[in-house]
Amino acid sequence: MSGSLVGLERDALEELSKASSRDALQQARARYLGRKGEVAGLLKGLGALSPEERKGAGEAINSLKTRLEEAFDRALEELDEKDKKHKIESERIDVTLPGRYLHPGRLHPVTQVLHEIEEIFLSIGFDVAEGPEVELDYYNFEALNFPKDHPARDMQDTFFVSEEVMLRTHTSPVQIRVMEARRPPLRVIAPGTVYRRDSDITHSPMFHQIEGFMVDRNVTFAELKAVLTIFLEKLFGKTGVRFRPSFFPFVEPGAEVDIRCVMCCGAGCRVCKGTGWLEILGAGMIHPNVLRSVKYDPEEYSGFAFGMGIERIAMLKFGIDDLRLLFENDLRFLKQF
Ligand code: 2NL
Repeated sequence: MSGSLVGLERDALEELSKASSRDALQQARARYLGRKGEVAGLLKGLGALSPEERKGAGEAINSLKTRLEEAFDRALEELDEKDKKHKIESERIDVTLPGRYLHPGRLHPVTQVLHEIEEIFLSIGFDVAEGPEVELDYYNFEALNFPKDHPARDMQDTFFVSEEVMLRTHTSPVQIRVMEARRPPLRVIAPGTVYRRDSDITHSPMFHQIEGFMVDRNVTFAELKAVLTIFLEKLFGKTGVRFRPSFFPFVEPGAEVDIRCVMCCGAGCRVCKGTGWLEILGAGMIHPNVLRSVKYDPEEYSGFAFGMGIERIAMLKFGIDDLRLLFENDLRFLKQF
C-alpha cells in the first residue's frame, strides 16, 4: 500500500510538472483528486482493510491528498503568476518611442486674415457686430439709398428668396441695424459672409467682407483718411496709400483706396496690372439719406464708412494667385498657412 502511494505521488507530481496550461492542470487534478479520481479510489478501498490497518492507511492517504492538493494549488498559482508576467511584458509601453503624429486643425487663411483685421480695429476702439445672412430688401438696399428700380441694384447681382427677402450682397445691412439700435458716437466693424450671383476665375458666389463705419459729431473725410491709412499701414506695412474718387450709392463723396503693390513695390507687375497700385478698400462719407433712414439728423451727425473683400486681401498677403484655391478645401493647399 505505502509503495503504491509513493508511486501515485510520483506520477501525480510528474504530470503536474508537465501541465503547461490551466486546462491540463485541471484535468490532471481531476484524475488524481476528483470525485472519481485515484485518491478517492484509494479511500474507497479502505473499507476492505482490517480496522488496525485502516487507521494508518487512512492517515497516509489523507496526508498524500493534502500534499497533492497543495502541489496543485501551488502549480495553479505559478501558472497565474506566469500569465500575469507575460501579460505585463506583452503590454509594456515603450515611452521612449516617438509619438503618433496628430494632424491638428488650423484656421482657414480667410479666417486668419479676418482675425488680423478685427484685431487692428479693436485696438483703435471699434466694436464688432454681426447680423443675418438672409436679409430684407429694406436693410440690404432701401435704407442704403438704393431706391427700388434704381440701376445701382444691378451692381449687386442678388440671390433672391422672394421679392422682399434675399441673401445679403454686402455686410452694410448689419451696420444699418446697429445704427438703428444704438446712438452715436459709434465705431463698429461688421465682418461676414456675403453672396452675389457671380462666378468666374476672380469671383465666388459666396465670399467675405468686412465693412466698418464711424458716426459722431464733426466726423470728416480727414478722419476717414487717418483711420484707413493707419489700418492699411498696420495690415501691409508703410507701403504707400492713395485715395481716388469713386461712386457708391450709400456714400457721398465716395473713394477707392489703393496701396502700393506688395509684389513689385510700384514698379509695375502682373498682380497690379502694371499700375503699381492695388485697390483694397471702398469708402466714403455716409450719405445723408442713409443717416436719415436710421433717424440721425445729418445736420448734427456725420460719419464715414468703408468696405473690403477679405479673400482678395488674403490672396495678397499669402501670395495666392487663384481665388478658387480658397474654396476647394484641399488640405494639401490649406496646410501651408
Ligand atoms: C467695397 C465698397 C463700401 C461702404 C462700403 C457703407 C455702409 C453703410 C453706409 C455707408 Cl451702412 N457705407 N459701406 C461704403 C463705401 C464703400 O465698400 O468695395 N467693398 C468691398
